[in-house]
Amino acid sequence: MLYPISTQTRTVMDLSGIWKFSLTENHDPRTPLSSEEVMAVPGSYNEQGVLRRIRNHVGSVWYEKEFEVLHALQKERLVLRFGSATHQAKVYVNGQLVMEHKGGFMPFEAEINDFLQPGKNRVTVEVNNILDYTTLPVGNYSEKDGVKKNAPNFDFFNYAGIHRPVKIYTTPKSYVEDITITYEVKGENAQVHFKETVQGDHDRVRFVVRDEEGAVVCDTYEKSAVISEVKLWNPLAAYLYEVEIHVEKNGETVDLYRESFGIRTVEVKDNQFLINGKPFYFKGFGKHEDFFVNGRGLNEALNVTDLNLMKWLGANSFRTAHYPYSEEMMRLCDRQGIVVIDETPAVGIMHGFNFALFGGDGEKKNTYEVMDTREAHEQVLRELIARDKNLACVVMWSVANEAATQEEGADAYFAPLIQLTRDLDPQKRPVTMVLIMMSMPHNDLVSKYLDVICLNRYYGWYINTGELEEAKSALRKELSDWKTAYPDTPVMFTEYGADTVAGFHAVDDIPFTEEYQVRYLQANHEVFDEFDHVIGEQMWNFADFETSVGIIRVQGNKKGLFTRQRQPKMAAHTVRERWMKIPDFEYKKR
Ligand code: GCB
Repeated sequence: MLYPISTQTRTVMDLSGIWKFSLTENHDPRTPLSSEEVMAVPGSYNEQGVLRRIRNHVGSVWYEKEFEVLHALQKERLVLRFGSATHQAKVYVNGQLVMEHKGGFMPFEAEINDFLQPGKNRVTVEVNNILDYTTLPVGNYSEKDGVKKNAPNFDFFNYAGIHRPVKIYTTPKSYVEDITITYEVKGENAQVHFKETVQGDHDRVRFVVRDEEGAVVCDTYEKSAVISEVKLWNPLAAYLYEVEIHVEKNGETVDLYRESFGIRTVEVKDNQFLINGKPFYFKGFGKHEDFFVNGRGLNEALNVTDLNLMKWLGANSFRTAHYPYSEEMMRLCDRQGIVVIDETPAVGIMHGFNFALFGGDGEKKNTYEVMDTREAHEQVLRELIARDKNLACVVMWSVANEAATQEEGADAYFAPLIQLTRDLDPQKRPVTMVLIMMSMPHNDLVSKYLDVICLNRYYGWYINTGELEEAKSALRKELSDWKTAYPDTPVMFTEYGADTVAGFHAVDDIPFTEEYQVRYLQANHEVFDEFDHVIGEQMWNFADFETSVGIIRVQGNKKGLFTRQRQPKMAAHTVRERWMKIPDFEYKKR
């Protein structure tokens, strides 16, 4: 799905701002929402609402805003588009249902011309935050004595609301609906292919590619063109071309859309992750979209700050744990050369795990017998790849985080999803899944399908707590076992970390102190460096973040290298020292 932009044939109206808000369950959208309460969009309602009844609300909430459309635009296609609404939305214009969407992290849109009236119009949205065994992420939804509970089956706060911008964009009646860009790099040149979908009456489609200086490097009606002396997109040295897609009728451009794209190759070969043919070493994080006040709502200043902090550290990459991030963040990474592992919201596909913490029903059953997430999983893979397929920054897809991949049924569940990912991706990027500590070389059922084995490991934290020598031995053993079991598959760490409360200090190895975080990370790094097939380290987490309440969370998860307000903990300085010395390419000499 294309990102909405303004061009000489299109314009965008942003409906961000203050919307009416209500917790009323049974509102009839044919009548205007009568409420004194308001919410800012984008933003989570949980933080803005302050009070417990809003913060912890379970079920539907209602948003409403009035808008007017410039008369001159009314002959155009008018498309109402949500960057996301978490987790399910029904959208009404002037009381009539125009679209429904399930899944809290993907854009959705509908043409609204037929629903508009002269003068003021009303957009009303019912947003529901319930997560159960059919949704992604997975939640433990229950109702007892009229009380609804919505316990997440995952370790982050279930923020909800309209999290990303709401826009109305226009297109002419003949318009570019989609563009897919693929290429082969051949020596100094690249052969680029365009596959467009165009709706409406038109004669032909012209592609004009410009380089970063604005110089035309090709201008063609063919679906394929050569860019000579191609400048490649590289980690932290992004280079983006831009293709103008002209839909032409009688020799005139009736629609124009611009899509930026970087050219780079990605391949897993000889136990290495190659970007542009050179072995890349991932240095970075698992992150979250999380901040004070905004909750999970888009915060572009925060996104810029976070990428600058990563650059300060010498990091080059992150994983969009545990759901797809905003289009704005993805486009920023593409522009800034930050390498991204793009993850679906498939988190919590494990029945009965740590129910004391997350609030499951307490009885362990076979995950694949009780959970019914396949449909949601397929849907989100389709939507995610359709949204992010042209981004050079995306170098790998993560199909799920910490599913029960050691349980019977994992193979039958995941093999088709991994295949679907491969089939859907026009650029054929590597595919991974992120494995939980219980999934080990001897019992894991999905590693055989993965291009890279991604491990979340907490030796020295959840196990061998405070015992770093023991932790190192256990980690060494596990890495050797992976090497033996899967000699050709590289391994990377997508999580390792220790909760650290900024300001806690100790001389000895005392968990939660800043010194322990430093030493915990050093112990892990020492072992990573001993193994050639370890191709990267993305620690958990970039910053402290909000979770549900629980006795092992101290006002949230404190494994951040930065506090939630982005102040460095002591370990940020030692990690910086390490990462500044590790080159992006050719770190592990062979
Ligand atoms: C994990 C999860 C992540 C948690 C983390 C932790 O393995 O993937 O969502 O936040 O552990 O801190 O426990």
